[in-house]
Amino acid sequence: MTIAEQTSFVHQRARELGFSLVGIAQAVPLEQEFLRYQEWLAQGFHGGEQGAMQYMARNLDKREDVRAILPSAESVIVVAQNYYTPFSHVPKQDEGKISRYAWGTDYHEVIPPKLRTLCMALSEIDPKAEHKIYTDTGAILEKAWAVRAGIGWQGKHSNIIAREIGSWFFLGIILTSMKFIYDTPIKDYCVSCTACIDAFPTNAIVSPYRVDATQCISYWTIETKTQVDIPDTLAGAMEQWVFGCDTCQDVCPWNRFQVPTNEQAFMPRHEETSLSFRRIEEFQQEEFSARFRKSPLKRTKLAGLQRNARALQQAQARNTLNIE
Ligand code: B12
Ligand code: SF4
Repeated sequence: MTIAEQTSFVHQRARELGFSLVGIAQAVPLEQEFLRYQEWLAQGFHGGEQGAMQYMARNLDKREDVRAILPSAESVIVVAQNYYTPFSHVPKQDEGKISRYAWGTDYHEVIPPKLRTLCMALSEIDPKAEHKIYTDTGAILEKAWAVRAGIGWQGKHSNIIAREIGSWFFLGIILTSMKFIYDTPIKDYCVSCTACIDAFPTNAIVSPYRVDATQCISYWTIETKTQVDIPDTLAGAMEQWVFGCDTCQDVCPWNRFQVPTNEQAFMPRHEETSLSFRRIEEFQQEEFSARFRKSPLKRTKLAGLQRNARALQQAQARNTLNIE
């Protein structure tokens, strides 16, 4: 096969596996992206050494250059897995909203088998080729690679947006020793819009494209340890989010171009997009484990979900007292 034929083969196989978009970038060191990443760390936006994401400050050599992971890497294949399902949040006052990405099966369960299948197809073309797969599973700046591979542009809320499907998609990565024809970045279509910055309930977007994770609802409701209390100021601005947060993407005009996913695994379990605080409090461990098996919600554990629900309820109570 010629390099051009190999390239169209990857595109075709990725589409057959249900990925909406695929792009390929050359595996060279990241430059400006890595400098900006270091600035982000230096500002403590990952939560610093005592925070829940200290791991972000490790393996910097790999984040800068994927060849520190796979020395033979020539290319970075990036795929977008749409997870949009045609449901919405209609929470009652005594319910907490679950973010869209967590309604169905965990993407860490869904994407890797497809990436492995794609790697097997590549190995049929070149049996000596080496590959490594990732989907939020290693020290790789996935969004930077998605931009380089032309999947979309980085929105001011820092998620990647594609003109074709908006931003409700996960990223998957294959590092490979094979060579392809490379894609190029597309232009930034945020232009003068600031809808996500204006809507962000906790001012986590400190300036366009820069998110301070320690002010992000997603960080507090998913990443922090159960025994850490959510600060009152944050809990008061959490707008009923009990697990993750979609506010910045809900308001984005590019998400009017969303297309329902063909992946059944992302359909909301029990058609649930919110959970009542009472239900969360009453869950027994065994029931929680069975109900949320292979769901992103298992990350926060039952105690974490209960901590989030209590913080929201206490914030509601404080608001009521302030009004009266
Ligand atoms: C850490 C992390 C988080 C943290 C920090 C978020 C963040 N913005 O970094 C927390 C827990 C808060 C989080 C939340 C979410 N996450 Co997350 N997260 C990650 C993870 C593991 C690393 C991201 C990272 O490296 N951040 C570090 C910062 C520095 O990176 P950055 O934001 O891209 O920063 C760049 C910009 O600031 C840019 N920049 C700076 N100045 C300027 C100026 C200009 C002009 C420009 C253009 C750029 C620019 O330079 C920086 C470096 O490149 C990735 C998986 C991975 N390995 O990549 C998933 C990932 C980013 N998360 C993902 C998702 C889905 C989410 C949530 C939507 C989940 C939810 N519903 O709650 C939210 C979105 C919140 C948000 N607005 O960011 C997806 C995003 C998919 C997409 N379409 O983009 C990823 C890629 C996982 C995956 N494989 O699909 N996440
Ligand atoms: S809401 Fe507006 S500024 Fe924010 S990411 Fe979407 S288009 Fe860009």
